[in-house]
Amino acid sequence: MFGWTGVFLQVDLTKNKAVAESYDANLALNFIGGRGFAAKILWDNLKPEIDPLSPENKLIFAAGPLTGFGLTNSGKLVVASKSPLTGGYGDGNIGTWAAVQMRKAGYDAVIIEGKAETPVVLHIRNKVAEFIDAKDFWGLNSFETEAQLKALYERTAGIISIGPAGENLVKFATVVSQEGRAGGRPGMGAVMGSKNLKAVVFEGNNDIPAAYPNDMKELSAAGYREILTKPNYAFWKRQGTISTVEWSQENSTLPTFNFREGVFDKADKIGGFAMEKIKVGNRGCPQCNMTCGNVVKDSDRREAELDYENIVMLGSNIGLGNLKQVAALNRVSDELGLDTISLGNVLGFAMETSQKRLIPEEIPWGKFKETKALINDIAYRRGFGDVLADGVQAAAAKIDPGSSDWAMHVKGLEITAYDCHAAPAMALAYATSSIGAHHKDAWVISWEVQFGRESYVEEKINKVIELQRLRGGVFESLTVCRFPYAELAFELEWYTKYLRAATGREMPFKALIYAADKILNLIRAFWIREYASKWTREMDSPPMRWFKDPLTEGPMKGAMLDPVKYNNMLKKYYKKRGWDEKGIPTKSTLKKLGLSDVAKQLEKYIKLTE
Ligand code: PTT
Ligand code: SF4
Repeated sequence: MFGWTGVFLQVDLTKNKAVAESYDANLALNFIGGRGFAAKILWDNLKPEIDPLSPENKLIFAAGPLTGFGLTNSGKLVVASKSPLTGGYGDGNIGTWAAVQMRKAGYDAVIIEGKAETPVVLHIRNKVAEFIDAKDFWGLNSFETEAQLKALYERTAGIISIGPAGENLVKFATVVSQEGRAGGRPGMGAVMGSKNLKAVVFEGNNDIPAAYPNDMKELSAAGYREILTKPNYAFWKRQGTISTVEWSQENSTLPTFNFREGVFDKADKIGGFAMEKIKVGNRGCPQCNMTCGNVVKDSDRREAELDYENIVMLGSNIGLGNLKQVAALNRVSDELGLDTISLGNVLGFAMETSQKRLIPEEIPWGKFKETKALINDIAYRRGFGDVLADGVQAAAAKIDPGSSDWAMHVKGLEITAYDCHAAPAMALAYATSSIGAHHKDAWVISWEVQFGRESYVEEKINKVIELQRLRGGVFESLTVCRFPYAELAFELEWYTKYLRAATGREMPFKALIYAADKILNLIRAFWIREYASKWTREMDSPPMRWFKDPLTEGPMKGAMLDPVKYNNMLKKYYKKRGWDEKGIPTKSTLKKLGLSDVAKQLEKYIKLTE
């Protein structure tokens, strides 16, 4: 095989065993890599209804066929597992040298099961895997862990670790790399912690076989040059994702006070231009010349890396309008290994619930010191922090069933940083994303704002599906960064050219989209198999707040979603997907996608329509 290494590393932490296994070329052609591989491995090998934090769960690091060749924006991998937060399929995408080194060590994926008796670090160097005693690392934060491991291994080693949040099984703990890359929002860090696995160190020095190595070199250099010519390049380097703060404020989609409003009176204090005043540098994923992590000096005089989502969820959503303080909360979250998006949601929820006097704790809006202390309590599961550490859905169920109206999540995964009171297509995108509420599969909101905000027309459904296939299917399986395409209009043809040079195969976009549909339907089947008779169409609904509490401020004052129109939209979405009225793929849809075996399996758990 060219492009793919054709090998997975199967690791059993209970038995201290690691075995390299070749896989069939058809797997690569059908499922591409990254998310596609993860979904297939979990579907084939995970017994339904297992406890996600038990040794039986599998933690998967998987890359696509372009990673490791040095192509621009290709240094990423997917980290996936059955999620402890949602009980369904969970994954995240992280830019890290570990992605490059894993492929150079000879693996397209590393699949980890079992549980080490005492904490370990897994060290993978080409063909050799070692299990290293990690008792001296357990308890360290993710920055300290990586720094200490860096001192032990080659400078080029790629390291993925967890912080105290992962160790303490916080259900929205992420994995962390390179002091500021974090991935796996639906609790991938907790799954790693449940296995007593503190870190994985990847080192590889093999060449990955390319079908046309010279074409690969030329295309790679041309791709880097092309990025530099894009009109938005210079501004992107200045602000990265953060200019979205101003855009969101202007368009009333800036989550504020726990998604109660879409505008924030201190938005200019936390936006892109405010950030530029305290910026000290750029950081980012490996093999990228449009690095977008903005490094600033925070209020604790330490360096912190900022993105749009982090600023909003730890800023306007909790009523904090001081960017240096927001940055300090961001840095603490990275050290502890907490997902900033879910964190901003549980904090906003707690502040609102406290304001409504449904809990005895005083949790004021926008107070830096108190919030920082609560964040630490969450990571260490102390006091009320322990309640919030299980995520907003579980916290609402525990505190007061009525509070679930302002618990902002879909299927248990907290909403990312776009308010949807006046954005039905984005609400649909959140509601039907593969892992619960995330914009990664279909960031339709910028298109929707231009197209017309409050309508529920068919074009919106088509756009959501188109984006889900492209972003959630193709980009997540290739594991290349989608920002060149999404932010700089880097043409999609580049990827088919890259793929030809790497794999020697013509893989036109039509074929990639077919594979994407297969992957997204397989993930859907995974959710349905897990939930079986408990699966309802309400699981594809956005939070009640967007239907019940109209915006009271800003240009979209009075706006909220219409439940009847939303439900109609969802019905049509299901039909276009080839799913039944409960959102379950029909037998003929699965057959068309080459997933008849999946239909057969699924029928053991739930009745399928023809
Ligand atoms: C992603 C989610 C996002 S989406 C952000 S900011 W964003 C948050 N970042 C966090 C962080 O930082 N620290 C922390 N403790 N928690 C965080 N949680 C949040 O995680 C990220 C970039 C970004 S920045 C985005 S949109 C794009 N995402 C991509 C994607 O999903 N797929 C893809 N093929 N390309 C992408 N490119 C961009 O990558 P999750 P990263 Mg991330 C500090 O992890 O689980 O996918 O959730 O990985 O290497 O940091 O790059 O405005
Ligand atoms: Fe990573 Fe940003 Fe570069 Fe994408 S653009 S590869 S997220 S640094």
